[in-house]
Amino acid sequence: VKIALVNTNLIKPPIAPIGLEYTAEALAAQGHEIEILDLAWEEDVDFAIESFFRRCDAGLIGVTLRNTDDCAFTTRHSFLDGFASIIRRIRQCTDGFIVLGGVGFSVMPKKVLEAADADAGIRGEGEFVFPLLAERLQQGKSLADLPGILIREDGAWRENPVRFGDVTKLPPMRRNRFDNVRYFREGGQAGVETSRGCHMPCTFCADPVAKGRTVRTRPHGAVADEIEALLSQGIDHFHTCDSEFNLDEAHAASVCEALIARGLGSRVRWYAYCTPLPFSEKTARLMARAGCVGINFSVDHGDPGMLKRLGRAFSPEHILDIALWCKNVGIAVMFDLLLGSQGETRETAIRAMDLMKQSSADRIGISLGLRVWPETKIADELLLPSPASGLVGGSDPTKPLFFLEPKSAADLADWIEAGIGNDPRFLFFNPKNASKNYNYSENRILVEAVKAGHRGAYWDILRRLDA
Ligand code: B12
Repeated sequence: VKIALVNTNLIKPPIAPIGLEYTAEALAAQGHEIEILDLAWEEDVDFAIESFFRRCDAGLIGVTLRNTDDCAFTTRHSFLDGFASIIRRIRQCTDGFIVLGGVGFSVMPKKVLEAADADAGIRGEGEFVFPLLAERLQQGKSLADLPGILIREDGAWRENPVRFGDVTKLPPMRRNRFDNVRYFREGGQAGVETSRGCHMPCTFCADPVAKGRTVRTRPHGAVADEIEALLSQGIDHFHTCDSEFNLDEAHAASVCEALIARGLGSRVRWYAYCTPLPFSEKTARLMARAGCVGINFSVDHGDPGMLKRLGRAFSPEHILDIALWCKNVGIAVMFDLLLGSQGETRETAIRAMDLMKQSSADRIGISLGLRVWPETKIADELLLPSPASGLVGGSDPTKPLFFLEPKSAADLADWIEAGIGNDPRFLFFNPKNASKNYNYSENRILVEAVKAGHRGAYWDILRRLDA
């Protein structure tokens, strides 16, 4: 069968669909013929779908869903209606077998299938199961035992457990199947994944659900090859696409060493999501030598009790240390706070903000309210045995579910604004004041900045615009 792969992420600034590109590379390595439809570049999505399927007779169509919504309590914008409409149009244009996948799909597959009707879905990684599915379809065999597959049975979606693959066996990622150069020109950075999965016990996070609870690391040579492949196309700014780059600190070090050994440290600039623990002064030094210029740390809070409640094992003192270690080696730091989860009070919020002010972080992002994902610890606590007060949304898949501590809900945004005062380092999704918004979805300021030549992580571009 000929396979069509469709990217449905229309957000601007655009982020390249590396998950679909990795999947394409794995399919190609098995000898499949692939055609790409990247809707990110299309003014008229319906017309693009019609024209594509008029010339491409694909028997199997893989469609990626990266973002189900913008995950911002302030806007609560869902992408599922748009996604469903794309699937409907594809269905009108082809009799091919339609399979959904992607991280947005994997965090809530049944809800997505409720909203967007397809023939099947694959939860988890595309590289391992999608080639098997293609083979089975070709041979007319049953799909029923494939890991992570969702298929219809007696009118309901039946789901198999996910089996995560061996990422050391992935084929080389040449990064030439999508227009990565245009993504760089209009999106300001390219993504590269060095590891998959997360073993951390954070109560609210969907990454272990979507990516597995074991950290699986890619060989550092394969990562360096991929960066060189992008660099040869003129792309020299990167963002890691791991859950957190340093979950396995030894792996992070070996990737850095590989980049240094190839002389890439001075030729590329890159950014990473990192967890505060494990993170040492030595890691900061090594990352800087390898070309890292910015780290976004998921600190989540600054109050010891709230940190513990959220499942974080580091102390406020450690948060101050990591910012200093990075500053000393020239790495810019962004701290991300999640305020408004269970037990948040004026005191805990102010304590977190005071710590941030004391720190040498360059930017501090504050999101208000928790996005509640299925299969997380917090979802169990908040939904069972009956829904807690403080939940917002969730009546159907297109209404993302959030939680905001009801005891503080009315005033929290004002307390935060007062706590920020005139400190220019804070970025805040304030429902009452959009000017410090750091929602990267449909962010015109960023679109223009990238067009004007800014490159790098979006928080760092916003920082430079402020300077
Ligand atoms: C890095 C990252 C960013 C970086 C991207 C940098 C870059 N240049 O790529 C930045 C900071 C820009 C960013 C921004 C945003 N992000 Co972000 N991001 C991530 C992160 C950590 C990695 C994404 C990634 O590329 N992973 C690596 C690739 C290889 O994995 P993948 O895409 O999942 O693909 C695999 C599978 O899903 C599957 N697959 C993919 N497609 C298909 C298709 C088929 C048919 C099949 C079978 C399988 C399949 O196979 C792939 C290979 O294994 C994820 C969390 C995570 N760990 O995934 C969040 C994540 C994707 N982001 C998220 C969000 C919400 C956003 C924003 C909307 C936030 C905002 N409001 O500003 C924006 C949107 C930006 C945009 N234009 O889309 C959410 C989405 C959740 C949801 N359900 O909607 C995530 C999951 C984080 C979370 N848990 O909340 N992000």
